[in-house]
Amino acid sequence: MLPAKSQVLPSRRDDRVILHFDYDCFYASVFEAENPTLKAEPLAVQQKQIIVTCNYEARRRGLRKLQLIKDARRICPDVIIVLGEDISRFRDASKTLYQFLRSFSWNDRAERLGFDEVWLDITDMIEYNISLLNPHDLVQSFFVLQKDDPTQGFAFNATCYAGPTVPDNASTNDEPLSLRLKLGSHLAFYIRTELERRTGYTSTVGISTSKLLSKLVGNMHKPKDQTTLIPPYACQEGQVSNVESFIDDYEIGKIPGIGSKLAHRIRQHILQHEPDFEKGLVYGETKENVTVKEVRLAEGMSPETLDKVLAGPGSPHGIGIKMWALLHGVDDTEVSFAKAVPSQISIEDSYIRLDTLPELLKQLKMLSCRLIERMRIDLVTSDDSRIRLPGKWLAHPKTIRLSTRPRLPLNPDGTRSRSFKRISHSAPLPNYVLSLTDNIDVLAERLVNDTLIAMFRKLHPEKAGWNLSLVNLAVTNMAEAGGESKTANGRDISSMFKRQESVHKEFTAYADEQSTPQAELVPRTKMEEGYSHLVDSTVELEDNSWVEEEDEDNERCGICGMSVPLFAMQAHMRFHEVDR
Ligand code: DCP
Ligand code: MG
Repeated sequence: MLPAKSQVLPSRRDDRVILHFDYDCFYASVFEAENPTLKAEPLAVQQKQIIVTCNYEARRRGLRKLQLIKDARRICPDVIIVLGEDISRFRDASKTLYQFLRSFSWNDRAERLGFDEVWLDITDMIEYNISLLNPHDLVQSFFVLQKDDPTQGFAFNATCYAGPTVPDNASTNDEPLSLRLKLGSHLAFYIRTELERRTGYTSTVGISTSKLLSKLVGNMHKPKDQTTLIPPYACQEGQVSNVESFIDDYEIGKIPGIGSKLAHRIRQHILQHEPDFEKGLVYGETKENVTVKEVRLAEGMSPETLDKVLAGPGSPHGIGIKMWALLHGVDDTEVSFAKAVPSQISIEDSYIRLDTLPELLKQLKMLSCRLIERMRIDLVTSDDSRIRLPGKWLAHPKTIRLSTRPRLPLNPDGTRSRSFKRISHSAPLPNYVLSLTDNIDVLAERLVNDTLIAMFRKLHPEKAGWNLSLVNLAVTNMAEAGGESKTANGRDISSMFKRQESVHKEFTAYADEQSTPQAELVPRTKMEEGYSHLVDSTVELEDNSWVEEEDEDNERCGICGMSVPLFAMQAHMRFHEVDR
């Protein structure tokens, strides 16, 4: 067979060292940090009818993430179930932990994915520390954490990796990448240990040369551990690349960067039929797995073939070559720089049925309250970060955007087509919303009456007949204080975040002064009791190459509350029928 038309791969940038952190059973850990006695109990966090996560004691007793509540109770009758629908506590803990991890970085390449994952690009720290090594005594090395203070750091053995490796034989390999990754593994161990010591949170870390590989390899030893993907990475004469042998067995849907829709189309192409989603889907799996290796070695497979398979409305240019690269473990995307302020703040809720004006007004009011509260938390500074108000705006959004996802009307045969998209309308954000002295409730009411109703009418001019499955309210277009805006308070935006030493000091102070440092780590937020019945899917969107076309077309199942891709909803409903 002739080789496929183009087998050209972008070369892998193996000159970087990247760490990927994933906090262990994150939502459950937030509750444990508030109440450490929960650590010894099987603990599960509930949203709607499912357990979104559970601690490792619960997992030891057979519980799993995304299990139905009734199954969890049957399997483990002692389970303690806490409600996780108010996500502000998770967001606050996530922000604090992120600031801690970020404080180790020299280049400020510290990127967050969702609430519980962080990448650090530590290349510069590794290169600097390699230059300090004494080649005659690698066993007794010292890792410097601060360039301007060579006493700040830790002792380590540069002849070996810290923690497990993949493959696990850690054979002697003296290529330069090996040494860089060894140092990376020791730094990962140090940061992970410090994170636990100072905050009580444990994490699992992956060490490699890209975001893709560090994230994937980190999953190998969970919880509270770390894994390094060791060289050789390149395919050379007589050598097998550890990257390809590592990635080959993954189901393509598990590769970060290949979203559910793309994975679905690739499976269809390889299987030559519709993959069977019956059963299993409730846990986010299919019965018909297609591995990376099967795709890579499929007859005629090439970037061009993938381009054809994946072409369609909304497919980005160059999707074939990008996917081809991912299938070979190649990912050159940069770990992005830490952002002082989010590019937008967005609050949303999904609904089984939302089709009357009074109910809509009620929902808009709730969303507005939460949005303004969020703006005050994320964008307002004060001299004492533990006392949030009164403060000053570090950045203020100039635009408000209302998005809805309408349900299509019923077809003549009584069925409902499910291919609906979000529609949105933007308008200038009224200045009064930025008042820090007015009550949030009053501001939200005014925002709904003055602005949001009119915006809604632009999206849905008809008086009745609409039915929404989702409403999203976002503020965007941030003007940073000190910039051109009239309300700028002249302060440098970077003052919002304390840098290296002060962050370390802050954590040290907690540990020294407080008897329960973990409890203090999670800032006390007002419990949004009135909202607890809602599916809160608040998102803080960041320009992130990994948050792809995912979820836009998902719909929430009316029975278990799970967010399911539209194409799989029918099979998902059959799952419930079988289950009854
Ligand atoms: N989460 C959610 N809905 C999902 C998946 C996750 O709300 N469908 C939340 C709950 C998790 C958090 O996101 O605590 C992080 O997701 P992870 O998949 O990393 O799960 P955990 O951190 O809970 O567990 P692990 O120890 O496996 O990382
Ligand atoms: Mg996690």
